[in-house]
Amino acid sequence: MACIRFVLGDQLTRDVSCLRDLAPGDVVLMAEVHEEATYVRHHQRKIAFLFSAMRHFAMDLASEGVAVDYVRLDDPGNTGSLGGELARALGRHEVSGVVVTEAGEWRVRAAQEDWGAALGLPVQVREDDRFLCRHEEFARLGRPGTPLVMEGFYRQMRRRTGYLMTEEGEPEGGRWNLDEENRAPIPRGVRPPERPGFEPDAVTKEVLALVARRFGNHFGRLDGFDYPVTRAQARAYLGWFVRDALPGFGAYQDAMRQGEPMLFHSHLSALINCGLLTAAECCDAAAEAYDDGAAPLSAAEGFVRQLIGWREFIRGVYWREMPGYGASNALGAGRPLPDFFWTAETELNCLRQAIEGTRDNAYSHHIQRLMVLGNFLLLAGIDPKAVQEWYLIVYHDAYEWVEMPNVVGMILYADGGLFATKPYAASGNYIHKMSDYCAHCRYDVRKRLGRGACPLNLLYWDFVARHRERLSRNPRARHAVQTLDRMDPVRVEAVRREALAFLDGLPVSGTY
Ligand code: FAD
Ligand code: DLZ
Ligand code: SF4
Repeated sequence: MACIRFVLGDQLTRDVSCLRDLAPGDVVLMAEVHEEATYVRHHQRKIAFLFSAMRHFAMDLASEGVAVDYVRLDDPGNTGSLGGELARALGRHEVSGVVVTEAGEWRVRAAQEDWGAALGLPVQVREDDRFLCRHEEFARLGRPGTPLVMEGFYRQMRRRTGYLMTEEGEPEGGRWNLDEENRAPIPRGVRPPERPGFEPDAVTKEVLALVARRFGNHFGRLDGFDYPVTRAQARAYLGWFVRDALPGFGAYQDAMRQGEPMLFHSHLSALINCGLLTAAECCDAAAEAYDDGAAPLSAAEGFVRQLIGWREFIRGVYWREMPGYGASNALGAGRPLPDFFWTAETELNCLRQAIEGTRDNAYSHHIQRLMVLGNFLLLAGIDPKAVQEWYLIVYHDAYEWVEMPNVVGMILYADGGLFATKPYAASGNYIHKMSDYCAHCRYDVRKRLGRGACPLNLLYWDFVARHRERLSRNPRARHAVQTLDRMDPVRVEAVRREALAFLDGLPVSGTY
């Protein structure tokens, strides 16, 4: 007998496991629900992007002749939850069971397990094989809580997928990882390529109006929305990236520039995470560009590494360490999130640049997330729970499976170093080296103390002093403690006093 195939908003792939054996009589259910848009108060642009992508995906299925039952947010009777909408749909369709693909977040995955018992019919939960590394394969790397190294995992993935491998089974160019070639600042004359935009069609316009009406008080802006929302647009965007941006992506992956939120980055994460593109087809395209001589190895390898290395690794960490991982707080951080993370009203230009871009685009690139925002949040000792919530809200590619390990493990060292070999703490000097932000800032990046000193310099030395014991036990971080110990103790005390005064002076209303 027929069944319901319940497709979630981040499973918009024709080949997703729950649709693979779609048969005549089956119904594909999709539902816009209040709970998913508000369990954290997502950025307006994220909700608009996803609802529009969901509606277009449903239309594509329908145009294939598939029976689609699509529940809109404003439909009368919408219960506001995924479980509630599944229950309601069972009243509309005579079926013998439900097929779903496992959800990407623990919260929803656990609910899927309960649906069968609650609804009194079989609910088959299938593995999400859009990911290239299966749960059982990752589990073989070690039990929960045991340290992991991304590089070993990445090499294993390169061998298995064959991306950028020679026929002899060696990495192209003789080296596995060309990270060192991905760290150049952008010379003044180099211009990032112009990005294509996609004029909102009638469907997207309707969604934009809905989001403005229902979620207009959430963080972020909707104006100028021009993101790809269909599979065809996503394919076109990938084609543009590989042709126009990938060649520069290699060298300038870690660079930042005033007023340039995307530079040579792909801006593909949201499209991949919601299913409009697969990670595999993005890697295929980059590897092909290298084979054709259209992109250098440092670019293709850098891009493939992020996808089959970091992305898969991060997802593996999430599922291996859940459900307790989100509560990690190895450094005992507990300060509330400063208000400027919501308002962008700060005189630290590097942070203002990153937060304004986040507000306007629901996006910032990796180095802004890691070394500007993340570094500040680490140095300032902000509560990991508040940081997780902020990152989950503000980015249109954010889902807990990818946000949480990046926050807990990568930026905050809150898991005590499960996969980061040391806390990624840096003074203002790093930002000065990799961007032109300091030239536009009221603070002086060369100053470590006193009027006009870069706050990141104060916070950095305060962080090293606060965690001196832990850092001195870590061979990769010990040098910072040794430098601190060579500094005049009176000066160190003064730095710490100023750091504290700076942090205590940051408005925190906690009302967002
Ligand atoms: P590019 O720079 O063009 O990279 C190519 C692709 O590699 C990305 O599209 C993405 O799919 C993948 N990728 C790169 N780095 C990572 C990584 N560390 N983890 C997982 N995938 C990676 N990415 C998300 O997709 N969702 C998140 O919620 C998210 N939260 C983050 C939070 C923090 C604190 C940090 C440091 C990183 C986070 N990332 C997240 C990873 C990364 O910053 C984004 O994937 C990237 O900035 C997206 O932009 P892009 O598509 O232009 O990426
Ligand atoms: C993020 C999101 C939002 C905002 N809205 C919906 C929705 O209305 N319906 C839906 O099926 N999915 C939505 N999503 C994506 C889900 O939150 C996502 O599927 C879960 O977090 C599991 O990864
Ligand atoms: Fe950021 Fe300091 Fe540079 Fe200002 S001077 S942009 S605060 S690193």
